[in-house]
Amino acid sequence: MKKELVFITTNKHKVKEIRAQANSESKDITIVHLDYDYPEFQLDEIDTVAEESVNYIRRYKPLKEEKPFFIEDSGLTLPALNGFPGPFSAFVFDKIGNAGILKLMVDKNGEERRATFKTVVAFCESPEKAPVLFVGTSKGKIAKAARGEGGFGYDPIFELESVNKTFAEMSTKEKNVVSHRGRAFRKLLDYIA
Ligand code: ITT
Repeated sequence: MKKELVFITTNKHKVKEIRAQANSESKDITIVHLDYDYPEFQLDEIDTVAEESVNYIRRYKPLKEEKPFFIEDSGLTLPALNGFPGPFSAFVFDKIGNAGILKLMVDKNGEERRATFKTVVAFCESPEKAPVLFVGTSKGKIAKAARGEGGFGYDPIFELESVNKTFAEMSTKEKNVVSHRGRAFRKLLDYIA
């Protein structure tokens, strides 16, 4: 029987990507989605945000049925804007969206357009155990204009390094091979295996 792994998130796009990856890269795991909005701590590093979120769930809102679970926190970092939006990526996306980021980057050229996506997966095997973190990054640049219909969030403006495509121009499968989330989740799959 396949092992159930609970993924706690409010973001259905993340679930689609993680499920596709689990189905293609692991024979033993089924992803169970739990749509639960835990408090997202506004801290400087997404690693700490992810870890503290899991600690909150373990301590104050444990799952009804005890099962291994994980959450993940992702963020986009732009060195030309001193790391903005980083841990505030969700808030910034809601407020100014991709058009707002393109505007902030309008006078940036070449190396100044560099961008890094990072995901921290925080896995909790059982409530008594401290969370284990898995980090994945993807390096690229901010495109001059949004391109592509796939993906979600910042995908239309994030162009992967050495590939002339934004994440929104890739299939879920292609994105999973090289994305921040794909790389972090692959480490969790290896750990469980
Ligand atoms: P949960 O915290 O409930 O999982 P969320 O959408 O709030 O869902 P994050 O805080 O991790 O997730 O995401 C920060 C922002 O970055 C948010 O606006 C996402 O849409 C965006 N984002 C995350 N992963 C992304 C990806 O792979 N491609 C493009 N944008 C992404």
